[in-house]
Amino acid sequence: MFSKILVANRGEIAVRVMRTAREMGIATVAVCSDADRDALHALTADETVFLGDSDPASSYLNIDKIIDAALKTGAQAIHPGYGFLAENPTFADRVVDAGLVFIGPPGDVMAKLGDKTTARTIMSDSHVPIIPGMTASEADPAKLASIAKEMGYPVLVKAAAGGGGKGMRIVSSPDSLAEAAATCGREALSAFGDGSIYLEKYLERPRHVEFQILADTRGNVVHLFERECSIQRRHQKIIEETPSPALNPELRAAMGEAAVAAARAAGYVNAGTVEFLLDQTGRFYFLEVNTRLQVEHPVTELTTGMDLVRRQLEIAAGLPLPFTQEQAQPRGHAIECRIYAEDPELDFMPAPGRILFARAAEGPGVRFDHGIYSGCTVPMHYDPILGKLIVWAEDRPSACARMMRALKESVILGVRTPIEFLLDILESKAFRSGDIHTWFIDEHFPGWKPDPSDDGIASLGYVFYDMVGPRPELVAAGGETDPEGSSPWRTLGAWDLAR
Ligand code: MV4
Repeated sequence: MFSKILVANRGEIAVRVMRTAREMGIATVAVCSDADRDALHALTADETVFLGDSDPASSYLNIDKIIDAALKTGAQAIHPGYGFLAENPTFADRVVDAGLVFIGPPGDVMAKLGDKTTARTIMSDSHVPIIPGMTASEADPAKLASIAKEMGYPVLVKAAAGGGGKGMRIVSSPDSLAEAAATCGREALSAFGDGSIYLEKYLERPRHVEFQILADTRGNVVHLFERECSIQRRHQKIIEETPSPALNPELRAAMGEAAVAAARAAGYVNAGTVEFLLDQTGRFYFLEVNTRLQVEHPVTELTTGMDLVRRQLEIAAGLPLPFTQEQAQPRGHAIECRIYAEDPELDFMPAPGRILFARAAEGPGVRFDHGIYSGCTVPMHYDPILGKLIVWAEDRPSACARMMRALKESVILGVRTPIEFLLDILESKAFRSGDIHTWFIDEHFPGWKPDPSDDGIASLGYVFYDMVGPRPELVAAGGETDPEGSSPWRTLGAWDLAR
């Protein structure tokens, strides 16, 4: 096993990776930018290397500086986290060329799966069901028109180099196809440096169900079941859970087998995710492979009892998977809520700033993976994720109740967060029914705004206690109490602080 690794990332995921390294007796090297000198990940590591200016190109996206930092500190391997360089095949190759280990799949596998038409061809050849459509890109409008006609409208124009919802266009009639294809191609060229596009049949209201896979260097491939990720807005996931309310044991087995076949077909190594769309009739289709540890990996950890970062490190060190598919048995239900610095009143725009006070939810079945502390600054230069609240319980209703309790216990003052929105979703009949799909938020919560009369989240009592001691009516038990109650918001003006 490695004795020292570098974590080429920041925030909650860098902290998450370092925690497992520490448990395994592996020393950690953090990297940080100017804006992150006092960030939690930089303070958590055994050593921290300063990369440079705050802009990503000078810091977390700078391959030369990161490899240099690993070599100088004597780290033997690099964990890329998610985002930044995590799915960059050039980075994976450069790490290996420098004599280091990349904790993730080989660069050539990443490159193949990153090209959506190549990935579709690989899956189709291995009998993994793909969404009806093309397996090669095409620029000729006449050819596209004839393919679309045969497929039937609506069709979706997708960028071959896209993914995660970037560079897609729905086309519902032949009149708008040529223009949509041209626009999509131009956008893809400027966003990815590759303007190739192709067509797929457009599926209405699908579910997004993904499977966690693990593959070692000895040819063992297993899946660790699914995550339901349909609750999203503008391709940003909000709530993830496992198991998916949409799967029965037969469908789960069939999709799991397809996920393992997909990983084998691609020659996959390390942890990855095979994404599927599931239609209302129970048919599932390969969407893409995410060649990284995902934001939502903790729900899988809680139901399988497995540390996925530990598995990644073992695989990268050449060790075999320590369990078989049959030995992997999920238990109970896990839900994750993402907590960003974002303003629900400004259409969930990023709202970075200084965190004045933070208090994590605790208690049975609760986990908070985060990269913050009271007094830290959330920089404007990066994704404003603060952390993820994850709960485990025996079944879905108990997990929902536990998540609501944990959200109410969570206190983050100084930046706006979507906690109230998350509570409203979790409380809704629609979410509780389990009938969730990719249009859930648009359908059930269009234009959601915080309730202006809601001045007192119960959790604020904690802040009140921390700052000024026990509530007055407890001190004055049996005596006079404030007739207006004891809203901590009113007492402390915390609502104004939060704005
Ligand atoms: C689709 C689709 C419907 N039909 N492809 C969005 C993310 C990207 N990975 C692929 N996405 C979609 N592809 C076909 N042929 C609908 C989506 C989609 C979606 C997928 C997953 C999660 C949320 C989504 C929200 C809107 C659309």
